[in-house]
Amino acid sequence: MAHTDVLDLPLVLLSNRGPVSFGRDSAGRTVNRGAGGLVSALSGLAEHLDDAVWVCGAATEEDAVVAREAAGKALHVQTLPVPHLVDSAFGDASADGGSNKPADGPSIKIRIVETDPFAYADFYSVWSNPILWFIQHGLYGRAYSPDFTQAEHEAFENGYAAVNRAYADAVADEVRARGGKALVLLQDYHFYLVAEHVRQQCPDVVLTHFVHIPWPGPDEWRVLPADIRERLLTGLLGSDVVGFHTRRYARNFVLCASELLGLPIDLDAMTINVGDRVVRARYYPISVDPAALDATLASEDVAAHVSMLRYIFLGDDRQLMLRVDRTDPSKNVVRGFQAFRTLLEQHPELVGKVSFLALLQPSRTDVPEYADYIALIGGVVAEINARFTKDGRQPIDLRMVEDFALAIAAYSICDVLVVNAIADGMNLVAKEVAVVNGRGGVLALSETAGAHEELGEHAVTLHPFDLQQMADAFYSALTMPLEERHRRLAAAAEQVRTHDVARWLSDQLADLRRIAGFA
Ligand code: GDG
Repeated sequence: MAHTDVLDLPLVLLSNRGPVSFGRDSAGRTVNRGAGGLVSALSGLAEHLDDAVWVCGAATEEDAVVAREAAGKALHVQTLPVPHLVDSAFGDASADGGSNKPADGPSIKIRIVETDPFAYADFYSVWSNPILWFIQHGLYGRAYSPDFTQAEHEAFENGYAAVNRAYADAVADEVRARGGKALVLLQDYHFYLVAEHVRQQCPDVVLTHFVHIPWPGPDEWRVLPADIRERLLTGLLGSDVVGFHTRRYARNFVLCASELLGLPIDLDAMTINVGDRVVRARYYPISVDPAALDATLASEDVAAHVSMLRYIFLGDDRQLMLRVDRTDPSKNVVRGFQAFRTLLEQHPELVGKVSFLALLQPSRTDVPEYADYIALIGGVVAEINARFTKDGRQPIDLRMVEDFALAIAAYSICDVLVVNAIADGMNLVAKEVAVVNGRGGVLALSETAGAHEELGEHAVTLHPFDLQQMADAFYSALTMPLEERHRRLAAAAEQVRTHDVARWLSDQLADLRRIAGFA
């Protein structure tokens, strides 16, 4: 078949967590679709194209069983459709003919890669989290950095590098099975070495690597041993495009190529010369799927949560502050509560009037830094609640839950959403609140979250380390005239609705179309 568009090419996707994961109940094997805009957007694309495969890791024990049964082959899985995304992002540019999909509904082809558990532990719990995640979120500095002993070096070779090779081999295998030319979309910080391996095996691929977390400047990367940071950068430069959420991250990447690898760059054009190839750094702010959020908001489950939350937190001029995050040190939960404590100390009239609901999802608890962080959060919450409880009402309601419907319900009725991350690639929670809030909710948004570039002018800006500034910003959000609150929220919602996740993907495809010579 002639390739007249980049979407005529076969598609190979790679991410650590796949679009579906398998479980078991009394009736047998279950299939669960992953949550979130990224999975919906990329699943929509993969389901829409006939010759697409998604390479991913085993997230559950049952995934590993499925991977063993499949013995290195890809398999089709029935999924739920996401038609509005398909229509808006991909138009009718799909390939046709030659489909081997089951006839009775949408399906996605996945290939689960199972790796040695020790190698995976070094890959995931030593190198990806915390080392790379911490460096890229500014959680390590020169004074507080990991020691790179022989153990860390070995964990890099036997873990990060070995697992990257295994995934790259699976991707290359799928590309070769499709004639050696494919559109390859790699996701995130787990796979910085994959692009180079794939290009070595399949030089004709069109390849984008999207980095979902911040990319700091060259000096921050100097915390890493020189040979390792050079290998990570060189690995990524196997891509045609390295994508980021913001211009700042993309620019930092180009500067790293110049300063840490000595490669020729053009900072205005955001290009890097690698031999006879040109690698482009680009930015595509990820976003949410507003139609899916609207549908969730309209569900009975959410309505029941809304009634309960209103009953507990609102009425009688009371106000609700909210945060929704994984328990990740980058989210800066402890300082957020410390600033809230300052607010209550300096404005005692708010005690008993303002509640702070924190919906925190326990995350990466097998990594010691993350487990310790949960204990720190518990300590500061207990101290504030002991000091400021009034009329039986505790100021902070901390819930360690995984409950997306509850999160949406809380988004819809909060007065202030707090995002005070030390660094955050984008932060989708802020965009979700902008879409579903119906109460003139004010976004209190860290200046270092990627979302601040698009939504900052409609938000109250937070400085993640300045506790007094944060307390003042909370106060101004809580006391802002209602009319101004609604005006700002409407502007933020408009920005998100016109820059949704379908656009995130279609902008990337439009660039690839040009780069690959289809436009
Ligand atoms: C990384 C980057 C970047 C909330 N409660 C539950 C739940 N959520 C959803 C939220 C939101 C998502 O989880 C969290 O996304 P964020 O973007 O806020 O943060 P990260 O998880 O750190 O994501 C980030 C993102 O990748 C995309 O590129 O924006 O900067 O760090 O959608 O609504 N999901 C489930 N249960 C809950 O209880 N399943």
